[in-house]
Amino acid sequence: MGRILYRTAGESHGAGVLALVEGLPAGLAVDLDSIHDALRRRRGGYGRGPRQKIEEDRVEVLAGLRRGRTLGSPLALWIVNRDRTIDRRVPRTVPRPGHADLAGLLRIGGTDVHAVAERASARETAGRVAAGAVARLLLREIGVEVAGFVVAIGGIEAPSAPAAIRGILRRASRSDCYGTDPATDRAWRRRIDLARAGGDSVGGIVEVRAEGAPPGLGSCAQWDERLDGRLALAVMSVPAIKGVEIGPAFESAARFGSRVHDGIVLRAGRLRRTGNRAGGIEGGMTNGECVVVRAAMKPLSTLARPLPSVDLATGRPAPATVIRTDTCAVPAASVVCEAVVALVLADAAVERFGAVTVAELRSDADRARRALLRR
Ligand code: EPS
Repeated sequence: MGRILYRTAGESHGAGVLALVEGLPAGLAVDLDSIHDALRRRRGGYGRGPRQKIEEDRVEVLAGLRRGRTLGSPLALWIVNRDRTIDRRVPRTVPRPGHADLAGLLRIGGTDVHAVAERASARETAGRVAAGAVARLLLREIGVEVAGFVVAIGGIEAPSAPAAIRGILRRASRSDCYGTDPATDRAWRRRIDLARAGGDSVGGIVEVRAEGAPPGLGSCAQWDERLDGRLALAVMSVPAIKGVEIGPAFESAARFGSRVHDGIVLRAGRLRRTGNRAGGIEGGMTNGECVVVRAAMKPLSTLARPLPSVDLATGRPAPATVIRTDTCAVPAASVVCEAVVALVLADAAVERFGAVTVAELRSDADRARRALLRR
């Protein structure tokens, strides 16, 4: 059974970030511009901090490509860090509440928070975004388009996004908050400015949609094969994400079942659904509707006006360490969530169709769709 597996390596201020992607079918054209575009979006967004002006995030392909196409061997992508100050950082011994600092030091021992924070930093997500950009290219080969965008910042929710993914992509690409409504962008910018002025940070909600996913990705046969569980793991593992839902799950929990489930109807000889409250997944498998995943991001944990903490070197109370950070990274998180959703769906597609080459994957996915229509 083919699987796409990915790992990352790299510290925030080390030599760079590595993404290793295994299981990509042979013959996929990998255009570096798409990867650079995704990395540019991850670096950007209103509310980002000074680090993003330092980094350029150019990708070097270390392995896995010949003449711009995958060989079916592991793909290794390398993103150089311009800030490589890992060995010059002065020790900081006051952990920041909300960060990995304290839990990590309780795990590995010592008092210098850099020993934990270097790897826990969201800089690592550059690797996931680079890998995810390749997964998006693979999904496009089988007619799947994935888009991440922002739906709320600091409690201000945008009106419903356009139904078609092209409209979402167009609008989010014009917005510095990666939203779909310019009026809400203005309110979000004001909220972010307010947080910055108060030495504070602000979180929000992002949504990822995947349109055109062939039905039957994932499985109900085993708990860890269920696609909703795999998506939740991938999205929840993004730094600062504390909640994940498929479709409007938390809203549906308050309703009667008759107001939640999407009816099945025959229209012009084709199976159709009366809605998509299931978020495109039933029984742990794609059902042919748009996959909709939402994630709640907490406000970032480094605060210019710091919370109380304890100096681990002296045992005395002290304000938490303050270092350079973002006021709001919700737009960036929408790009990271888009990447990890694409990686899960690409994995599930390769698993479902067992394809060794991109051409096989394309014809198998077409066959699955045609079979559905015939029925
Ligand atoms: C980030 C890199 C980091 C932070 C931020 C996001 O760089 P630096 O520590 O040099 O400023 O700006 O990290 C966090 C908010 C975090 O929680 O780790 C990045 O590249 O996304």
